[in-house]
Amino acid sequence: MGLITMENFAFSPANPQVRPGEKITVVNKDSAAHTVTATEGNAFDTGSIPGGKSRTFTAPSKVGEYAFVCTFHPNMKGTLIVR
Ligand SMILES: [Cu+2]
Repeated sequence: MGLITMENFAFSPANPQVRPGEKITVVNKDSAAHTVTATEGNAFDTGSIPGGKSRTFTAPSKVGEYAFVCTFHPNMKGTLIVR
């Protein structure tokens, strides 16, 4: 199980490494809502995660590097590394 934390308008880790198809829990520790949204190909999208809440999504089954952002705060960036 992978884990991404959102805190102070940043993803931690910014470059999480997971296995293909791994479940990833996203914990939002801010009060603002955030998303984890792949920038290309609709590879994954948590939708809006309210402040203080968490969501789980499934990593792509295909090995690769998938850039993601928060759609509300596009300066929040990361790359999901699937291998
Ligand atoms: Cu955000």
